[in-house]
Order: sequence, then C-alpha cells, then structure tokens
Amino acid sequence: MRSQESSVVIKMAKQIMTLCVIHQHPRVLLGMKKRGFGEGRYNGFGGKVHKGETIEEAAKREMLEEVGITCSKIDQIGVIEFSWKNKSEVLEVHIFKAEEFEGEPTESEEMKPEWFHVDEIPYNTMWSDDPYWVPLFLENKKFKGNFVFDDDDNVLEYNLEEI
Ligand code: 8OG
Repeated sequence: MRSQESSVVIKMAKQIMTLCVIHQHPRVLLGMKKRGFGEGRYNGFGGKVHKGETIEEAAKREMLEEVGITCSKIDQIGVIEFSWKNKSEVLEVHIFKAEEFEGEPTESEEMKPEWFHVDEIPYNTMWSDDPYWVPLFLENKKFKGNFVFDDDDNVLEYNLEEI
C-alpha cells in the first residue's frame, strides 16, 4: 500500500497574466516584444496581475504602460493555461478584446505597436499556440484551453474549446 509519506506532491504556482488585443475589424493592433519573455514575437499587450488589482484592471494598466492607450471597455474572450513539459511554470493568461481606445499607440521600452490586416496576421513571428486560438478571437468566439510546450516553445499537446 502507498503510504502518504512516500507520495510526492509537486505544487506549481500559477501566474495570472493578461493579454489584450485591439480589434477594429478588419485590422488588429499587435506589438513587437522588444525585451524579456517572448522577445522577438508579435503579441497583444499584457503582463502579470499585481496584488490588489482585478484581472481587468491589470489588463487596462498594461495597455497604458506598454502602448500608451486607454481602453475603457474591454471584453474577456478567452482563458488559456500554458505549461511546459520540462518546467514547473504554469501561466493562466486571460485574453481580452478592445474595439475602442483613446490615445495614439506609442512605442514603449517593451513594445513596438503595428497594425495588421486580419488576413495578414504574422503567425510565423508569434507564439506557436496563436494560430490555434487567434482565429476564434477574430470571430468573437469565446474559448478556454490549455497548451503544453516543449523546451523550444513548440506546442506538444493542447485542448481548446468554445464556451
Ligand atoms: O509581463 P510579460 O511581458 O512577461 O507578459 C507576457 C505576455 O505574454 C502576457 O501578455 C501574456 C502573454 N503570453 C504568455 N504566453 C503566451 C502565449 O503562448 N501566446 C500569446 N499570444 N501570449 C502569451 O505569457
């Protein structure tokens, strides 16, 4: 019989993150990540949720910090959990859409903003999971899922469902 003492419980801390994409059909605003995690990839804007703020507040704060725009109305479209086969890190990313904003998208130390036509999303220079869920996002379909990456951030396995 397996004793309680011999079982190993590995607790993985989940990092709660935001990701917000401006979608003014038929164009979307992405940013080239200039430094840190995800450097060299186009992405929406976002980051870690700070203590004491809601996820939505964090998403709006990151829009202002990373691209200098104010989004009064954002809608949550999806939530995805990302993990790596050989790492204990787990990211829970809350994905938002904004159709309106105030201000002029402005390059920051972290992001260089750029508009793309929805038919010309630069998937080759984005996270490897993006081709799976961005089409749902563009069709305003809500979704949840999880992706597991290998050491090179390639998708090893995933689940994605509309909700
Ligand atoms: O604070 P930092 O710049 O490290 O935040 C990382 C941003 O990248 C945050 O907005 C969440 C987002 N992000 C991940 N993983 C993935 C992913 O696999 N695909 C996309 N599109 N964005 C991701 O952390």
